[in-house]
Amino acid sequence: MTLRLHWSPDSANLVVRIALETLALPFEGVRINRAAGDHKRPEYLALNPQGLIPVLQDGDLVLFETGAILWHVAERAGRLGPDGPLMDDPAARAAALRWVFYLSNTVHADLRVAFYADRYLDDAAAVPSLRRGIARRLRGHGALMEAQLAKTGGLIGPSVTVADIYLAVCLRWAQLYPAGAPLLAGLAEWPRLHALGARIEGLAGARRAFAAEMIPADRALTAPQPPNLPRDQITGVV
Ligand SMILES: N[C@@H](CCC(=O)N[C@@H](CS)C(=O)NCC(=O)O)C(=O)O
Repeated sequence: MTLRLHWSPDSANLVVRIALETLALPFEGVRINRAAGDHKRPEYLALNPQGLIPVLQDGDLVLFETGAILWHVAERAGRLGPDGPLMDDPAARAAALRWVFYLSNTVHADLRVAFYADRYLDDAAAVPSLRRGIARRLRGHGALMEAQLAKTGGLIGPSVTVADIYLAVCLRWAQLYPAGAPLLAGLAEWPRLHALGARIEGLAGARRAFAAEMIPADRALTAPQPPNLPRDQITGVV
Protein backbone atom coordinates (compact mmCIF):
# COMPACT_ATOMS: atom_id res chain seq x y z
CA MET A 1 0.00 0.00 0.00
CA THR A 2 1.26 3.46 -0.87
CA LEU A 3 1.61 5.96 1.94
CA ARG A 4 0.66 9.51 0.93
CA LEU A 5 1.61 12.44 3.14
CA HIS A 6 -0.30 15.69 2.62
CA TRP A 7 2.14 18.42 3.55
CA SER A 8 3.13 22.06 3.51
CA PRO A 9 6.65 23.35 4.30
CA ASP A 10 7.46 23.34 8.02
CA SER A 11 3.92 22.42 9.02
CA ALA A 12 3.20 19.56 11.43
CA ASN A 13 3.91 17.15 8.57
CA LEU A 14 7.62 17.76 9.22
CA VAL A 15 7.36 15.50 12.29
CA VAL A 16 5.76 12.75 10.23
CA ARG A 17 8.17 13.16 7.32
CA ILE A 18 11.22 12.78 9.59
CA ALA A 19 9.63 9.67 11.11
CA LEU A 20 8.88 8.16 7.69
CA GLU A 21 12.35 8.93 6.39
CA THR A 22 14.25 7.70 9.43
CA LEU A 23 12.12 4.56 9.68
CA ALA A 24 12.76 3.96 5.95
CA LEU A 25 9.08 3.79 4.94
CA PRO A 26 8.61 4.86 1.30
CA PHE A 27 5.86 7.42 0.74
CA GLU A 28 4.51 9.96 -1.74
CA GLY A 29 4.06 13.61 -0.88
CA VAL A 30 0.98 15.63 -1.79
CA ARG A 31 1.81 19.31 -1.44
CA ILE A 32 -0.85 21.59 0.04
CA ASN A 33 -0.81 25.26 -0.93
CA ARG A 34 -1.76 26.86 2.38
CA ALA A 35 -1.80 30.38 0.99
CA ALA A 36 -4.39 29.27 -1.58
CA GLY A 37 -6.42 27.51 1.14
CA ASP A 38 -6.09 24.01 -0.31
CA HIS A 39 -6.56 22.56 3.17
CA LYS A 40 -10.02 24.16 3.50
CA ARG A 41 -11.38 22.75 0.21
CA PRO A 42 -13.99 19.98 0.22
CA GLU A 43 -11.58 17.35 -1.16
CA TYR A 44 -9.20 17.94 1.76
CA LEU A 45 -11.98 18.32 4.37
CA ALA A 46 -13.18 14.88 3.29
CA LEU A 47 -9.83 13.59 4.58
CA ASN A 48 -9.53 15.82 7.65
CA PRO A 49 -12.73 17.68 8.61
CA GLN A 50 -10.63 20.02 10.77
CA GLY A 51 -8.88 21.35 7.68
CA LEU A 52 -5.51 20.87 9.36
CA ILE A 53 -2.24 19.59 7.96
CA PRO A 54 -1.01 16.83 7.94
CA VAL A 55 -3.02 13.91 6.66
CA LEU A 56 -1.53 10.50 5.96
CA GLN A 57 -3.29 8.09 3.62
CA ASP A 58 -2.32 4.45 3.83
CA GLY A 59 -4.22 2.74 1.05
CA ASP A 60 -7.86 3.15 2.06
CA LEU A 61 -6.97 4.27 5.57
CA VAL A 62 -6.96 7.97 6.41
CA LEU A 63 -5.13 9.35 9.43
CA PHE A 64 -5.14 12.87 10.83
CA GLU A 65 -3.61 14.28 14.04
CA THR A 66 0.17 14.22 14.11
CA GLY A 67 0.36 11.96 17.16
CA ALA A 68 -2.04 9.41 15.68
CA ILE A 69 -0.16 9.46 12.38
CA LEU A 70 3.15 8.96 14.19
CA TRP A 71 1.71 5.99 16.02
CA HIS A 72 0.46 4.47 12.76
CA VAL A 73 3.87 5.02 11.15
CA ALA A 74 5.62 3.30 14.06
CA GLU A 75 3.17 0.38 13.83
CA ARG A 76 3.79 0.15 10.10
CA ALA A 77 7.55 0.03 10.73
CA GLY A 78 7.16 -2.33 13.69
CA ARG A 79 9.46 -0.17 15.76
CA LEU A 80 9.46 3.14 17.60
CA GLY A 81 12.67 4.49 16.12
CA PRO A 82 15.35 3.75 13.54
CA ASP A 83 17.28 1.63 16.06
CA GLY A 84 14.22 0.32 17.93
CA PRO A 85 12.77 -0.37 20.40
CA LEU A 86 10.25 -2.72 18.80
CA MET A 87 6.54 -1.98 19.00
CA ASP A 88 5.93 -5.28 20.78
CA ASP A 89 8.14 -4.25 23.71
CA PRO A 90 5.37 -3.52 26.27
CA ALA A 91 7.39 -1.13 28.45
CA ALA A 92 8.72 0.91 25.53
CA ARG A 93 5.27 0.97 23.92
CA ALA A 94 3.63 2.26 27.11
CA ALA A 95 6.31 4.92 27.53
CA ALA A 96 5.97 6.00 23.90
CA LEU A 97 2.17 6.18 24.20
CA ARG A 98 2.32 8.49 27.19
CA TRP A 99 4.97 10.78 25.69
CA VAL A 100 3.36 11.01 22.25
CA PHE A 101 0.03 11.89 23.92
CA TYR A 102 1.74 14.43 26.16
CA LEU A 103 3.44 16.06 23.20
CA SER A 104 0.21 16.15 21.22
CA ASN A 105 -2.20 17.20 23.99
CA THR A 106 0.06 19.57 25.89
CA VAL A 107 3.19 20.79 24.09
CA HIS A 108 1.87 20.94 20.51
CA ALA A 109 -1.54 22.15 21.71
CA ASP A 110 0.10 25.02 23.63
CA LEU A 111 2.15 25.96 20.58
CA ARG A 112 -1.02 26.18 18.53
CA VAL A 113 -2.59 28.56 21.06
CA ALA A 114 0.44 30.83 20.78
CA PHE A 115 0.66 30.63 16.99
CA TYR A 116 -3.06 31.16 16.42
CA ALA A 117 -3.66 33.43 19.44
CA ASP A 118 -6.19 35.56 17.54
CA ARG A 119 -8.53 32.55 17.39
CA TYR A 120 -8.65 32.41 21.18
CA LEU A 121 -9.07 36.09 22.00
CA ASP A 122 -11.53 38.86 21.16
CA ASP A 123 -9.04 41.52 22.22
CA ALA A 124 -5.97 41.71 19.95
CA ALA A 125 -4.15 43.73 22.62
CA ALA A 126 -4.15 40.61 24.82
CA VAL A 127 -2.19 38.50 22.31
CA PRO A 128 1.31 39.36 23.65
CA SER A 129 0.20 38.54 27.18
CA LEU A 130 -1.26 35.21 26.12
CA ARG A 131 1.96 34.38 24.26
CA ARG A 132 4.05 35.25 27.32
CA GLY A 133 1.91 32.85 29.32
CA ILE A 134 2.43 30.09 26.75
CA ALA A 135 6.20 30.78 26.72
CA ARG A 136 6.17 30.34 30.50
CA ARG A 137 4.31 27.05 30.20
CA LEU A 138 6.74 25.92 27.53
CA ARG A 139 9.67 26.49 29.86
CA GLY A 140 7.91 24.20 32.33
CA HIS A 141 7.42 21.53 29.64
CA GLY A 142 11.08 21.87 28.63
CA ALA A 143 12.29 21.44 32.20
CA LEU A 144 10.09 18.38 32.65
CA MET A 145 11.42 16.73 29.48
CA GLU A 146 15.02 17.73 30.27
CA ALA A 147 14.59 15.85 33.58
CA GLN A 148 13.22 12.82 31.72
CA LEU A 149 16.20 12.81 29.34
CA ALA A 150 18.51 12.87 32.36
CA LYS A 151 16.94 9.56 33.40
CA THR A 152 16.47 7.78 30.07
CA GLY A 153 18.62 9.45 27.40
CA GLY A 154 15.74 10.03 24.98
CA LEU A 155 12.11 10.26 26.12
CA ILE A 156 11.73 6.47 25.92
CA GLY A 157 15.29 5.19 26.22
CA PRO A 158 18.75 5.67 24.77
CA SER A 159 17.77 5.38 21.10
CA VAL A 160 15.85 8.02 19.13
CA THR A 161 12.11 7.36 18.79
CA VAL A 162 9.13 9.01 17.12
CA ALA A 163 8.40 10.75 20.45
CA ASP A 164 11.86 12.35 20.39
CA ILE A 165 11.30 13.49 16.81
CA TYR A 166 7.96 15.08 17.79
CA LEU A 167 9.63 16.82 20.74
CA ALA A 168 12.55 18.14 18.68
CA VAL A 169 10.32 19.56 15.95
CA CYS A 170 8.12 21.30 18.54
CA LEU A 171 11.29 22.93 19.88
CA ARG A 172 12.24 23.97 16.35
CA TRP A 173 8.91 25.77 15.90
CA ALA A 174 9.09 27.40 19.33
CA GLN A 175 12.48 28.89 18.40
CA LEU A 176 11.16 30.27 15.08
CA TYR A 177 7.54 31.25 15.59
CA PRO A 178 5.59 33.47 16.00
CA ALA A 179 7.71 35.32 13.45
CA GLY A 180 9.61 38.20 15.02
CA ALA A 181 8.78 37.14 18.58
CA PRO A 182 9.52 33.42 18.94
CA LEU A 183 8.45 31.62 22.10
CA LEU A 184 11.96 30.36 22.90
CA ALA A 185 15.24 32.26 22.53
CA GLY A 186 17.18 28.97 22.25
CA LEU A 187 17.91 25.70 24.01
CA ALA A 188 20.89 26.79 26.11
CA GLU A 189 19.11 26.11 29.41
CA TRP A 190 18.38 22.50 28.36
CA PRO A 191 21.63 20.78 27.31
CA ARG A 192 20.00 17.35 27.01
CA LEU A 193 17.19 18.61 24.79
CA HIS A 194 19.80 20.41 22.71
CA ALA A 195 21.89 17.22 22.39
CA LEU A 196 18.81 15.20 21.40
CA GLY A 197 17.91 17.75 18.72
CA ALA A 198 21.50 17.66 17.45
CA ARG A 199 21.37 13.85 17.21
CA ILE A 200 18.13 13.93 15.25
CA GLU A 201 19.18 16.72 12.91
CA GLY A 202 22.30 14.67 12.07
CA LEU A 203 20.30 11.63 10.89
CA ALA A 204 20.37 11.14 7.12
CA GLY A 205 16.60 10.67 7.07
CA ALA A 206 16.05 13.94 8.90
CA ARG A 207 18.31 15.75 6.44
CA ARG A 208 16.28 14.35 3.54
CA ALA A 209 13.13 15.61 5.26
CA PHE A 210 14.57 19.12 5.73
CA ALA A 211 15.65 19.25 2.08
CA ALA A 212 12.19 18.18 0.88
CA GLU A 213 10.59 21.00 2.90
CA MET A 214 13.16 23.61 1.81
CA ILE A 215 14.44 23.94 5.37
CA PRO A 216 18.11 24.89 5.85
CA ALA A 217 19.54 21.67 7.30
CA ASP A 218 22.31 23.21 9.36
CA ARG A 219 21.13 23.03 13.00
CA ALA A 220 17.55 22.76 11.76
CA LEU A 221 16.33 21.71 15.21
CA THR A 222 18.81 23.41 17.54
CA ALA A 223 19.30 26.86 15.94
CA PRO A 224 16.66 26.80 13.21
CA GLN A 225 16.07 28.98 10.21
CA PRO A 226 12.73 29.21 8.39
CA PRO A 227 12.26 27.47 5.05
CA ASN A 228 13.63 29.26 2.02
CA LEU A 229 10.21 30.41 0.87
CA PRO A 230 7.97 33.48 0.99
CA ARG A 231 6.38 33.68 4.41
CA ASP A 232 2.81 33.11 3.26
CA GLN A 233 3.86 29.75 1.87
CA ILE A 234 5.34 28.50 5.14
CA THR A 235 3.07 28.21 8.14
CA GLY A 236 0.51 30.97 7.89
CA VAL A 237 1.61 31.93 11.40
CA VAL A 238 1.90 35.68 11.93
N1 LIG B 1 -3.66 18.86 16.28
C1 LIG B 1 -3.22 18.91 14.90
C2 LIG B 1 -2.60 20.26 14.65
C3 LIG B 1 -2.06 20.37 13.23
C4 LIG B 1 -1.77 21.81 12.87
O1 LIG B 1 -1.74 22.70 13.73
N2 LIG B 1 -1.59 22.04 11.58
C5 LIG B 1 -1.38 23.40 11.13
C6 LIG B 1 -0.08 23.46 10.35
S1 LIG B 1 1.30 23.23 11.43
C7 LIG B 1 -2.50 23.77 10.21
O2 LIG B 1 -3.00 22.97 9.47
N3 LIG B 1 -2.93 25.04 10.31
C8 LIG B 1 -3.95 25.56 9.48
C9 LIG B 1 -5.09 26.09 10.32
O3 LIG B 1 -5.02 26.05 11.55
O4 LIG B 1 -6.06 26.53 9.72
C10 LIG B 1 -2.23 17.80 14.61
O5 LIG B 1 -1.54 17.39 15.53
O6 LIG B 1 -2.16 17.35 13.47
